[in-house]
Amino acid sequence: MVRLFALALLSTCIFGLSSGTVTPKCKQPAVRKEWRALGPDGQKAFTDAIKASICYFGATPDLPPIQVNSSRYDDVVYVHMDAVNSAHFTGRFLPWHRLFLHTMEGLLRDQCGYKGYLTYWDWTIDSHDIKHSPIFNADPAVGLGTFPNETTNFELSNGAFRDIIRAYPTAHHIQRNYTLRPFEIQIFPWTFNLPNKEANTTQTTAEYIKLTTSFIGNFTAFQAYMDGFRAEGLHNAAHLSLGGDMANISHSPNDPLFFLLHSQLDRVWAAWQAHNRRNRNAIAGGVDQDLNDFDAHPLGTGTPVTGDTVLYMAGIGQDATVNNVFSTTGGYLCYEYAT
Ligand SMILES: *[C@@H]1O[C@H](CO)[C@@H](O)[C@H](O)[C@H]1NC(C)=O
Ligand SMILES: *[C@@H]1O[C@H](CO)[C@@H](O)[C@H](O)[C@H]1NC(C)=O
Ligand SMILES: *[C@@H]1O[C@H](CO)[C@@H](O)[C@H](O)[C@H]1NC(C)=O
Ligand SMILES: *[C@@H]1O[C@H](CO)[C@@H](O)[C@H](O)[C@H]1NC(C)=O
Ligand SMILES: *[C@@H]1O[C@H](CO)[C@@H](O)[C@H](O)[C@H]1NC(C)=O
Ligand SMILES: *[C@@H]1O[C@H](CO)[C@@H](O)[C@H](O)[C@H]1NC(C)=O
Ligand SMILES: [Cu+2]
Repeated sequence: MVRLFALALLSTCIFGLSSGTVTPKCKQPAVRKEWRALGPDGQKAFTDAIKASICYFGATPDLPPIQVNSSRYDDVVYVHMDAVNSAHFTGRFLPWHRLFLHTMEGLLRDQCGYKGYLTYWDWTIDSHDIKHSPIFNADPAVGLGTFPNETTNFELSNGAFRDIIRAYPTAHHIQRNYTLRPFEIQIFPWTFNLPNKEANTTQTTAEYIKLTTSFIGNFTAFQAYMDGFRAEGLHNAAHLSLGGDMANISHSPNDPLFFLLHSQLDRVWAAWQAHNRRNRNAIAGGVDQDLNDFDAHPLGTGTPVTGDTVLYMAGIGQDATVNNVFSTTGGYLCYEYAT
């Protein structure tokens, strides 16, 4: 009797593990705070960790070592470049970036001595004048840097990241160039519809509320609005208006601002998911970009993206499925955003 009981326990245990039903519990979610809420000490811890992440030199995992002297941070950038077609304008966009942020957060904590979590930039506070937002601070220890100009070839000349050299696509200092009307410059296979549109019109509180409370149960409509008709929506406007590295869809993570910007987009997705039960596990789109027919397929085409679709981290972290990352507090992930 006792033996049978023990056997039953053992098999339950083994079955539980091998079937993958054992999800770690998320009891105390980490809290990702807004940049300003970190305070000087929290900001310094973050900028120090970002600077430490350039110290881990080595071959880019699973990828050809294009640059001999690439750092761990450069590896992270390369993983994004590798995913440029699969994770933008496809159904993988939001879940892939959620996993990418989680992977970066883990690297900073496990390899760069960081005790904190990722941080977001709530641009609704600054939408009236993004360029002069106090987050663009010249302080050499904690500042994200003010916008440079042509006198430094648009390279950062102050703030904590001024001396950093990034490897991809070729060795260079981080560049930025604030551009209120980024859609005047055509960069896609389609023509921007509203060339005079000011990027900050997508970054207002009213737009935040619209994004997070509309499109109930319709992931296609939600993502299509975030990317915008002809990609003139929040996601692209936020990137392109910062100019320089951030304006490039492939190597934009060169600028640490990428992680603050995408945490804000991830926060928007999480807020939309929390707004209605029908949004929680909503996903749509295809795995293939369709830039030649973007109006018809803003979320891509081909094999549909579902909960079982795999999100690849190219060796820099564990791959996961869309199901793994639907919830930020489901156990696979364990964080939330401070409001
Ligand atoms: C890599 O770094 C070493 C040591 O700093 C340097 O001598 C070498 O020229 C660098 N190689 C490349 C390709 O940048
Ligand atoms: C966008 O920024 C410009 C320049 O700072 C400002 O004149 C305009 O009022 C802002 N628009 C909104 C919607 O806040
Ligand atoms: C360029 O930026 C520097 C540093 O912020 C500033 O001193 C200078 O006046 C700017 N030059 C122009 C032409 O805006
Ligand atoms: C910088 O941005 C301005 C618009 O604000 C644009 O006219 C200029 O071409 C940009 N320069 C570079 C090098 O990106
Ligand atoms: C979801 O939104 C898309 C894009 O706006 C629209 O074409 C589609 O009809 C919507 N689906 C449903 C079920 O309402
Ligand atoms: C973005 O950068 C990649 C290299 O990382 C380059 O091939 C591409 O032309 C750039 N795109 C734009 C729009 O400048
Ligand atoms: Cu991206």
